[in-house]
Amino acid sequence: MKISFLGLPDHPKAQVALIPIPFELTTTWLKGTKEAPLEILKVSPNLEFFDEETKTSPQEDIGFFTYPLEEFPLNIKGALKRVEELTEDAIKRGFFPILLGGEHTLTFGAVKALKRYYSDLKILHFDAHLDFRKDYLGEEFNHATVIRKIYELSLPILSVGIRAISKEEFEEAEKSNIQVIFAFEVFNSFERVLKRLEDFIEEGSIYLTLDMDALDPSLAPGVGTPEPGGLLWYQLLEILKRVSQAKVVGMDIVETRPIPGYPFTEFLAAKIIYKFSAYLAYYKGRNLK
Ligand SMILES: [Mn+2]
Repeated sequence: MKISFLGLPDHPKAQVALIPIPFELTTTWLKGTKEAPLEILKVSPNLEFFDEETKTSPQEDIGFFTYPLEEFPLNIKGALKRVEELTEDAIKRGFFPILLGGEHTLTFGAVKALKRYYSDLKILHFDAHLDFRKDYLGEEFNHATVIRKIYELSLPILSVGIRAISKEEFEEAEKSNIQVIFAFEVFNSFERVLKRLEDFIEEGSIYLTLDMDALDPSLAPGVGTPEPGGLLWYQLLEILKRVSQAKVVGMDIVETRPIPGYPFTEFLAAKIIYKFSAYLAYYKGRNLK
């Protein structure tokens, strides 16, 4: 099925590709992230197409292409492989890929593809959870282990917004060289957090993975595992503004869980994509590379 971002035809010279990934196989608490890609696309025409802050119109200035929504394999290996293929296809066609999840596990597939093209790949991770378990409920590969799996690919990682973590994960993280910024640090000193972020993104090719539960549930209640005390809207925008000026090579936005009759989290996800695209348009124009 083809449903496009903003409800508009694909831009003939699109720079940004939206890739719907209706992948949900291992969620453990509230289910429904499989529906998110379609629901995010469905609410996206309600966005204003002009961005007052950058005075850009991303659809005109950089342009969007939306991949068709497809059925995903019902096994983890198959689904991750499909994510990898789609990401690689987007890279080859010169798009800046934005993957629309789906559960967080999909990030592993995207990262595997990107790693082949960018030897200096680094992961900027926003989440309430560190997802750093070695295994979870007997499964090696799932939403609670995905960052651990990426870490095992020897990629530098900065995780931001963490506020629900097991003692084992905490100790494992201390032993490893993953960098963690807890949500309370964002609350205590946002300036210091921005500085650490800037230091991290200064070098390398940056992949941004945004679990919607990184945001405060007052903004984003439609997630599988809501946790109080998350990032606020203007904090996120300050961060995205900086990331858009770094060498950023792709992004995903995962773990949205549509609540019937209450589409604000889907709308927020669409708005995040739009704002980030506005910053890309403003800072990089038609030359995203
Ligand atoms: Mn999470």
